[in-house]
Amino acid sequence: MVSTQGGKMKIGKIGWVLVGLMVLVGIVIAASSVVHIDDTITYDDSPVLDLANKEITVNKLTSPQVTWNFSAGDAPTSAATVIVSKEGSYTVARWYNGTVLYKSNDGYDDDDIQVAINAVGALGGGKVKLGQGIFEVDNSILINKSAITLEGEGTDATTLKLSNSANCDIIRVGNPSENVFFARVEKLTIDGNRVNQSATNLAGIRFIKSCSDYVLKELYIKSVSGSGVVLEYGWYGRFTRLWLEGNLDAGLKTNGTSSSAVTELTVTDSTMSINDYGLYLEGKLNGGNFVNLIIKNNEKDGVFITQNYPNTDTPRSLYFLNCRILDNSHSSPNTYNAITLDTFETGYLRLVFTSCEIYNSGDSSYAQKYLFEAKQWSATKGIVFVNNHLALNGVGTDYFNERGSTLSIYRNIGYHYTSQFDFPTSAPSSPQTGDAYFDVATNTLYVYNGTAWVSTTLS
Ligand SMILES: [Ca+2]
Ligand SMILES: [Ca+2]
Repeated sequence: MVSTQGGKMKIGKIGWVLVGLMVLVGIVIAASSVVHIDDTITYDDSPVLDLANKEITVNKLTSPQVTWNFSAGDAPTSAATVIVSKEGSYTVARWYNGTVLYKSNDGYDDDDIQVAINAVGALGGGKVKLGQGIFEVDNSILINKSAITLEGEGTDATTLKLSNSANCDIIRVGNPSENVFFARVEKLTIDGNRVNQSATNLAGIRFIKSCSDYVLKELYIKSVSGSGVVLEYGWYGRFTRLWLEGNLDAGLKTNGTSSSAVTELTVTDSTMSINDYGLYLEGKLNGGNFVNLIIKNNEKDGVFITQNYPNTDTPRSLYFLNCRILDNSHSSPNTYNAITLDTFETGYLRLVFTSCEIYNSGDSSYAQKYLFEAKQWSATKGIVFVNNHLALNGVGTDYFNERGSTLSIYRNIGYHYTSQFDFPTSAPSSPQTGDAYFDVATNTLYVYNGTAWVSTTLS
């Protein structure tokens, strides 16, 4: 069946056909340096390539039918990019040069996107660009090879929407059998369509074992029947400009275990609002940086930390820098907190809040009970509040309920220093760490650090 016919075919075309066949029918064909072909290539006795018509049909796939169209150009040889776009009733995946990779009109788009991801993944990585429109997802999109970017045209233009009763994660990153590096998801809206799902533990994007060095950027993730982003594993995640809103559980959730830790996560310039929890940091989290976040108007706690047991080899800190944590506890005012440390924590966790505004605005329907509550005594490396602006503004119960944890409070503005709150004018007997009194004569606030009263500068 193989011979020379009608001039020479470029090897690039043939190589690409073979890559496509590998992806579509799961056969493995070794790369070849020279190939001459006749009118027809057959696979398993069925015709798959008709050069006379410059297209091939993979007859072994019955749903959907796949058409390969070579007339639009050559297959790429480098910088693999596939563009998936809505074209009439079809969703079409084209190589960057216009060549059709795959098309279908079955009403769902995850298959089209998955073929594109698999194709660039098979070439060692590349970019899948989604055009404008709403892409329906009824099976999870898997980013399970390295160096793959999934990119839309913007949060206002491109949406991945979970189909009714799909009850699955929208995107899953990672691969149980190999490490997945450098996954990126950018410039999309992800709509979890939560009112039409029965499962309640879903994710907009879930990171599973194993993956590292992943990036999320400019994503609006909303209405997930579960959490916007869930991390079960991974090193060095870098997330920026996320809007995580209206999700049933948390805006962002970590859920590491002793054998599957989340290590060195950084989240910047992002908003978590109208979720149950803004950040739900559960399980093994070996260090996190949370910078320039707005965590507000969530139904329960703004930041909830529980069963967090970082590695013992290195002290691991969770830093909150320049964050605004305000007006949470909306589902039941004066019940939940801005920040909660829920469980006994080990001596390797350190929590630092600095240059943050943590406050109640005064709206009684969004009254956080405490700005920080440690529900159990904890042997942490320290819980430090320094240089924050703390305020209750007439609603809520108190600033801190530390239950004897090693809480250090330095140079914050507002702590026991608003007109709404009385504080002792002399040192109480048997003080607990974090207790404070105000010396009117010297206009000085003193905070008990566990062994001594320390003066605190007020401005
Ligand atoms: Ca489809
Ligand atoms: Ca599907």
